[in-house]
Amino acid sequence: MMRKLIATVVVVWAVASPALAEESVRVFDAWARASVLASRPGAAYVTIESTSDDTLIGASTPVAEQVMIHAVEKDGDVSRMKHIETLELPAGERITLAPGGMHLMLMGLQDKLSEGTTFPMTLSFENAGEITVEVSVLGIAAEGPREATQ
Ligand SMILES: [Cu+2]
Repeated sequence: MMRKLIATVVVVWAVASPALAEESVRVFDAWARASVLASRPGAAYVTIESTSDDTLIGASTPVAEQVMIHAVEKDGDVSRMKHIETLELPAGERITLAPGGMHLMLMGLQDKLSEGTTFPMTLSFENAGEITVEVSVLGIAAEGPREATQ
């Protein structure tokens, strides 16, 4: 009886671990707009896809003191940035951060973001843990990485 129980536990563990190692969250198309001055905050954008419900709970990068998740609220003709603590990621939904909408605000830049360079950024998810991506700095008026590669 005891032996059977142990065998069952081992089998469950063996099945469960590869599933845990497999990344449920995919972060891609990470990019930022070049900035003119280091004194102005920068903005970075990513596309996130998760196979199970998850939540983006924060982000960080060595190039900035703080990364904030910002949404944009429209009040008539006026758009205002709004700080949001977390970003819900429903299973199977693709969330694209883009100019004019949600973005990752890079507060307290060490230096201005120069076109053609890259920097690492780590995103923290409630379930998937930390995922680090390389962010490509595009032109000052770029709308996204797809457009830039055409
Ligand atoms: Cu912002």
